[in-house]
Amino acid sequence: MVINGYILSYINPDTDGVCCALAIAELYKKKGMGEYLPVLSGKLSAETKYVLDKADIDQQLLVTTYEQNKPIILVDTHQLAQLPHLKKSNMVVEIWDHHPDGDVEIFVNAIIHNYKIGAIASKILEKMLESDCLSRSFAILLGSAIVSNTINFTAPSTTKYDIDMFSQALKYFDFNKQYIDGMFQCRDSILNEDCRKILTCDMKCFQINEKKCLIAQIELTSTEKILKNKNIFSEIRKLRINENAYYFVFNVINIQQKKSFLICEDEISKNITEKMFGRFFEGCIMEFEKILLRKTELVPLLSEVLINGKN
Ligand SMILES: [Mn+2]
Repeated sequence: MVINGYILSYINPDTDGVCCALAIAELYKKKGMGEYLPVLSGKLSAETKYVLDKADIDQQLLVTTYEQNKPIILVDTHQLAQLPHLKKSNMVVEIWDHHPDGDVEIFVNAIIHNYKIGAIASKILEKMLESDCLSRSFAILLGSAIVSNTINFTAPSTTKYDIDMFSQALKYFDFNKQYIDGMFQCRDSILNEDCRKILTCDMKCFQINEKKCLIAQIELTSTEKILKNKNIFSEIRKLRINENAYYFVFNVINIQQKKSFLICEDEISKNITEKMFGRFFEGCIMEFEKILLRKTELVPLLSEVLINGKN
């Protein structure tokens, strides 16, 4: 088999990143645009494994290494700070993303498709429909990725477009409550791990105004256990110091109650977060009666404070 290129996402990609990488590979193949292999850097989450299982997609389709002299397609990210495994940014030929503040100027050879939507899976699903190559398996992958990224259409990033595309996936598979609950319950399995794994399972790095910022996020159906775990604070401190980060916040989302809890452990991070939201911490936790997402709330507000010094 001649390999024409590779499809990369960030390290420890979520369901959107993994499912879209698989779907783009299928789309390219079906359209006769070449053999692009989806690459997995890091680990699959329990939720993604659940989805791959239902879709009857073998996780062996995801390769773990790639040739650096071949074209690269990026999916679900175009921020260099999240791509330490990407050695040559000039090899990136195409980008499919839905995140703000990408490193647009770095990817000089890439066609960039970046949309303000809840999941990039919505766009890939549309592309598969247009090319008449959406199958049941890929409808399960992409429909699940939309549900996952929009937290079942409750996240502030959700758009009508995501809902419309999901309704197309519904024609192929019954995404019933039991299936979706099963998906989200997978996320709670991370709580069996130690604090470091909990913090790093979905932690992204941002370089904002030359300051290294780390935003860890976790989405759970039950948050009581993690919020009472005192070890989490010392582990945040260790991580922040080891990673030489200027700012660190841990965003704990309760999917059931539609709440967010921001945890900061040091004075600088607390101070910045207080400026972002115009309110104060109680101890190390700031509680919100709504879901905050890294992409739609935290990164834009953090950029505003660090770049414009918003008070
Ligand atoms: Mn995504």
